[in-house]
Amino acid sequence: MDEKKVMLSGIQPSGELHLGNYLGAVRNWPEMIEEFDCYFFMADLHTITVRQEPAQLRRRVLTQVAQYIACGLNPEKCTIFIQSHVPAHAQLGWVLDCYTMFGELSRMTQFKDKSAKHKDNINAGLFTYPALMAADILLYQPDFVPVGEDQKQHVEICRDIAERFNGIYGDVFKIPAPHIPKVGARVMSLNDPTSKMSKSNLEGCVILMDKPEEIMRKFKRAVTDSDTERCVRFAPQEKPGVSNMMQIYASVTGKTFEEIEAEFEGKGYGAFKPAVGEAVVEALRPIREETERLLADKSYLEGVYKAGADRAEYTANKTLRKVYKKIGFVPR
Ligand code: ATP
Ligand code: LTN
Repeated sequence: MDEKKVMLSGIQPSGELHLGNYLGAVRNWPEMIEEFDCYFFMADLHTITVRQEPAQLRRRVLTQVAQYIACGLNPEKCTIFIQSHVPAHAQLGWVLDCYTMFGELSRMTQFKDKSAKHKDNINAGLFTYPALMAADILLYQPDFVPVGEDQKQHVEICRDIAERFNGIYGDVFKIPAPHIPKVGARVMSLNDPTSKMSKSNLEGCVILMDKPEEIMRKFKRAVTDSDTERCVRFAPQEKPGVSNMMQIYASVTGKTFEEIEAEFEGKGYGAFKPAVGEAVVEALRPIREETERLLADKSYLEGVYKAGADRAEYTANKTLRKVYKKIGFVPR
């Protein structure tokens, strides 16, 4: 029998999960657990490249574990874990630091962006982040890594590092491929539809834990377009605000753009915006309620991430042992 293909992905618990993370990433994961051997983790080691408040970091990691499960990741069928629970990440991260070049790290766009944003804290971890991310990936020998467009460069440097290592020591690492979701999975900000929905602009961002009133308020205040036509029509160039909301409405209801245009024909934006808001409220309600229920059940959550760490560690240590041996470290 063929072995199942392996996939792995992680999100940094640097903020609350939002509708963009959900529609662009997490929502696509549950169908994969049927077909692949999947690993999903909270990238907490990465999160401290930017200063965090300790109590808030702890709460966000636990909330993210609960949200992964509430979004449909059945912990019996996939491995959910917290990165810092598996020391092999940091251990292989160090090794890969020594096979990653200063020049290639200097070219990373995320480093350039984040060091411009946090001028007072351009730390070495922020710089070597891609080597740690390569370790996250290579420990599990995955066939592919589902990430958004913004993370593609990091998966590419991971491939370069793996190829360099394999070139010296033989076939140690499987070379993973990035897996970018179809277009349309890029959710734009509600109050600035030319930039992506992001936790750094909360007014235009729907948080998965937002209460229904809050979601409705954000949609009612969403920017529509200054065209004179005032009708609901899909035209991303001329009408970015309306088109973004149509994409959101289509993704949560499964309706086509033609169906949506017909539904709001002659009704204008006044009816459209609250309708999208209500559809989002209904789509997120079960996730929010389930997350709250799970967060109240600390022992269940603990059981999930402990079992996940045990499973992850088993696989990760196998790869780490192989790497140490190839390098020439004396076995303990
Ligand atoms: P920030 O809000 O600070 O820009 P982020 O929300 O992009 O960060 P990440 O941890 O970088 O958070 O992203 C986690 C996953 O969610 C990635 O796979 C990313 O591609 C995806 N993602 C993030 N924002 C969006 C969006 N607006 N639309 C679609 N996918 C998104
Ligand atoms: N860099 C990613 C989070 C991340 C990741 C990974 C994603 C860390 N390690 C390994 C996939 C595979 C982010 O910022 N979204």
